[in-house]
Amino acid sequence: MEKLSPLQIERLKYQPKLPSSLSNGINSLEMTEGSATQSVRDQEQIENLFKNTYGKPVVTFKASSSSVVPEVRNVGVILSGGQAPGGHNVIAGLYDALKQANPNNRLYGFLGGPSGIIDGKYVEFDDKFIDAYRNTGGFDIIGSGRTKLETEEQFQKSLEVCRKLNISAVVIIGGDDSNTNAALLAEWFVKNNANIQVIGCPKTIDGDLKNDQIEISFGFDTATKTYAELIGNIERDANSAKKYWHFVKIMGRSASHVALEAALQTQPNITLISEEVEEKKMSLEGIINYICNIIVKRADMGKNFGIAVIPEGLIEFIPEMKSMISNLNDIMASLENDPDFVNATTIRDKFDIVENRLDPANAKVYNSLPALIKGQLLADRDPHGNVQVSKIETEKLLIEMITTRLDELKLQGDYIGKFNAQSHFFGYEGRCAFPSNFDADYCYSLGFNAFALISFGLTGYLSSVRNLTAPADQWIAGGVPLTMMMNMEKRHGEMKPVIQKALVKLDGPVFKQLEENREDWAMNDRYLFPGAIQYFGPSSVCDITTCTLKLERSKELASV
Ligand code: FBP
Repeated sequence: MEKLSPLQIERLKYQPKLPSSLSNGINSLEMTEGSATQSVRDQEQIENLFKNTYGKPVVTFKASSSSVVPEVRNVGVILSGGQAPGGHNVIAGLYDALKQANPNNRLYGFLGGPSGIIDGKYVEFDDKFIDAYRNTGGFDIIGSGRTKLETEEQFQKSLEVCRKLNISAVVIIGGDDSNTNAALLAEWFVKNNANIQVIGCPKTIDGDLKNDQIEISFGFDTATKTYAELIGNIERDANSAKKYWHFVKIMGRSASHVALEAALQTQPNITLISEEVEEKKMSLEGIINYICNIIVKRADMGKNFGIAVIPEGLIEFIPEMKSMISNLNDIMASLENDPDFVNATTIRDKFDIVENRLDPANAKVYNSLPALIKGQLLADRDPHGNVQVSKIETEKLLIEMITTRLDELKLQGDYIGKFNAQSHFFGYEGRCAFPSNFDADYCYSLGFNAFALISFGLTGYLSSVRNLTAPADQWIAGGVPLTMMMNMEKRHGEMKPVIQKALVKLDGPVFKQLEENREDWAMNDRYLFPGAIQYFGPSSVCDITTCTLKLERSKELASV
């Protein structure tokens, strides 16, 4: 018998809440259809590429007094991409709805991410299996992966596996890229008369899969609360010892939502937001000057300590870096099958091959970087051909450049302080935490609702649960056509249909909150200490939603 921690034991007993529209039972639902939809941009091209699934309406469910007993169905589920707290509850919600609909229904889990459906690697869930994972963090129930489901051959193989298991619906739990693939698979199944539905679920701690219909992706709530707890602890340490400047890089591959949310929860002295850096065309030197200015002023007040929060994706938003990295990505993609490059054992050898292919301006930027960062920029790309920003130590790059600049200022007599820095990277610490009550309820509802979409015969939809700042029984369950969120973007040098990523809006209420306060937070220590996520106890601490959700929803509600 596996040993469980006391919290594990208690969390296994937690019963997640459902919207009242779903809690009457999966077989007692009524669906309402809205009007036809359009993609967010590039309508003609998207419609052309999704002839069978484009333009469908947004749907919502409500409880119905009549009840139907549906036919027996087998469903497959895939966890795709990076871990996010609550993934196990999506599967638990899906399983419970499916068994409630008809106890003879079966749920298969594809192993190791999308490659599981291609290679026919799967498990079948039963009560005992699911019960061991309820309300736990992680994706270890079936594992995850980043294989992109996009080629004809992969679709064909998926079809064969589904046929073998008599599967008539697949649920893909993933971020923007995985749900783009869900849309492609849904279209392909319809085009080929496969009679297999595809439903997506919005997952990613990054919080960048959101729009008018999807208020937040799951995992963001728990991950940001975990990072905020850690930052708060560091703030207390910094304020106690008063001898370190802490540079904390926070996960979020591209958008800065996670860093922004963690900052609003903790009020550090400095917060960089990548989207602002790009908008204001701030150079790396400009960023260093901005930070040094605060360090110098604090030193003048006798404060040789502080906390700076840095978004993980920052490096790709600094204009000169963006240009150099994009140039580097193209070159590395073209060298993918070059044996000299692939077999080069040292970074120096790799760079010798790359160097004369870089544009001179980009080569200059690359050569200006510390050796550590130069090496990290030549590491393997992710499946989309992008730099793996989690492996670039931007926090150390900043510390090194700040140290040099402060030394110069000291020589000029413009800095009287003592700079002693510590670096941190918070990312993996938050992705598999026990889901907060919010994420436990939200994820369970998303999974349960995914089966409702399947029951009504829909395909190419994203499971949607809205009105999330209200108590769970008032949440609105329904579905959004995946094509509605799409536009055309360049990938690997080609224009492709993709779900639009939501970046931080600089005119939105969340960024404004930071902007209005950051000068005060820089000089006066307004640190907030959120502490650990609470699972049991008063609602005032257990059911707090994120500042991001609260601010965005109150703006939305005010405009209605
Ligand atoms: P998803 O978008 O797939 O949810 O993953 C997001 C993320 O956690 C990013 O924040 C991070 O940059 C990346 O995954 C790290 O990826 P990996 O787990 O492959 O190191």
